[in-house]
Amino acid sequence: MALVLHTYKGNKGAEKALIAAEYTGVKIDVPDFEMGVSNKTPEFLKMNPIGKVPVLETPEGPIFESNAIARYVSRLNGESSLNGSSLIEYAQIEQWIDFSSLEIFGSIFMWFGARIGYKPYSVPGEEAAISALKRALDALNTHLASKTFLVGHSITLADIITVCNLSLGYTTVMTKSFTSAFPHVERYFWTVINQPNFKKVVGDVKQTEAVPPVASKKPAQPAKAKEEPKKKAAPAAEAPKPVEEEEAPKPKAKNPLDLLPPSPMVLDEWKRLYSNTKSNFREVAIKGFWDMYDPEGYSLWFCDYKYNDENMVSFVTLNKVGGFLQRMDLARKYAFGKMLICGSEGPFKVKGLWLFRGPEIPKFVMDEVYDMELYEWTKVDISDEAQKERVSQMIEDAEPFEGEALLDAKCFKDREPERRGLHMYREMEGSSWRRLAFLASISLHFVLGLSGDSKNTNKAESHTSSSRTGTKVILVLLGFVAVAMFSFFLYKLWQKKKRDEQYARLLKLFEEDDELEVELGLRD
Ligand SMILES: N[C@@H](CCC(=O)N[C@@H](CS)C(=O)NCC(=O)O)C(=O)O
Repeated sequence: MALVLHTYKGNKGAEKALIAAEYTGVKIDVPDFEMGVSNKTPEFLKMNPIGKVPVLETPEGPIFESNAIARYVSRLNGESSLNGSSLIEYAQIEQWIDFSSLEIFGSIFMWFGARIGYKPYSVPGEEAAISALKRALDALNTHLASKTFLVGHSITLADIITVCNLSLGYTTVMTKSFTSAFPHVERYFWTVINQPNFKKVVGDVKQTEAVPPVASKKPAQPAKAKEEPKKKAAPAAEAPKPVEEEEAPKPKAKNPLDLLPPSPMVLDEWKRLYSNTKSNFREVAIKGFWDMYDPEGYSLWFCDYKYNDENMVSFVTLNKVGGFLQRMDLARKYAFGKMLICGSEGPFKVKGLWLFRGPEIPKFVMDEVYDMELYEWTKVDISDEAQKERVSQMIEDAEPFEGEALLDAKCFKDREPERRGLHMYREMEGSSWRRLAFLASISLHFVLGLSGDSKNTNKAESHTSSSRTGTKVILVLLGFVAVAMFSFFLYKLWQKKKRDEQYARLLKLFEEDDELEVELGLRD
């Protein structure tokens, strides 16, 4: 009886055995298989009681677990080079099989499985999976820096299993930008996966271009519950209830923060003051803030990101903070926040300041914004001058902040979080055009005044040559003004071009963010 492998096509576990079979010349049949049907039959469950694939049917009985199947196939025709040539090589092969199955595949599966809804998804869970995967790939990368294959100088079962394990990552969640951090793993993976015996089984492997979006959790539809009261069927004659009675929307529950005693501090007034203060920010906005701050009706909080050591890439860090602010949107009526991304290179530190309505961080924010638990929250003690000063510095984007340059400062107030510096920049833009108009009007007044004077002179002296001189002066002045205005216009044009370039750079940064958001499935 030939070996029969029960699996659906493309199963990474089954591919381990099929590739090993190509190296050892073992023949394996793979009959038609319908996942969800074939693996539920009593015959299948007899071979693998938990109904998972792959399963290898051998003349001596079935084997489940893909690594065990691959080991069996690799030894079926006697010892082969796939198993090394010494005890230590054998042990090393086993070591990499375990390492790639538990440390690499395990983390890939935690990441990918949660994305596709196979496991529950959570941001900290995903971050933990990615961080564990990076740690394992780092170790593999170091090992491969001086080696073509994992053990010895030719392909072993360790390479077959490791590459099949990596392959799940490459084809699902590990994009080029992710894997390029591990150049030796990159070289190794593509070298091995393109070996003829691999290609016969896996074909052309294509690296994923994006991480799949998080599978949306469809909440159970309560539609059926509505039928409940109808069980007590009304007599046929009874008039049907008016639709409104059934469908009337429940009055929207008030946010408990709206029920707090009124506060003299009006959040919108503070937000307006913050946005409209373009100069003397300390004296106007910061002073205004402390004048209006009501410690009874509001509370101030510092937050510090707990996992700063992971903030190695600037745009990823900015994106993380941007996502947090977006998710805080539900608290816009009750909060104001500043988030500073500190440092000129990774790891960037993320520090924030938040003003919330009420004496505590609102419960609905804690419940609904999962980022909250990624930060350490400390209530500001405003009787402590040092803490007050820290608050002021955070509001005004003081730079350096705590000895570090700011990569960015994001403000949570209106729809678009915006850095104060950028805001002021746009304002300056408007004022320079106003200055241009002002200059033009002065020049015009000057020229008109001169021409008026020359008219009077003409009348008084009715001297034709001086009239000509007057006209010449006017023309020269007009020419001068025209040249000056033209130069100024050219200068503004150049400035605008430079500014557009700067905006383009900024936009690119945010476009990259968008791409990343889409890549991570945080946005459509
Ligand atoms: N450790 C097992 C994992 C097997 C496994 O999880 N197989 C999946 C397909 S990749 C399966 O059959 N799932 C069906 C199920 O969970 O019921 C192996 O390597 O063979």
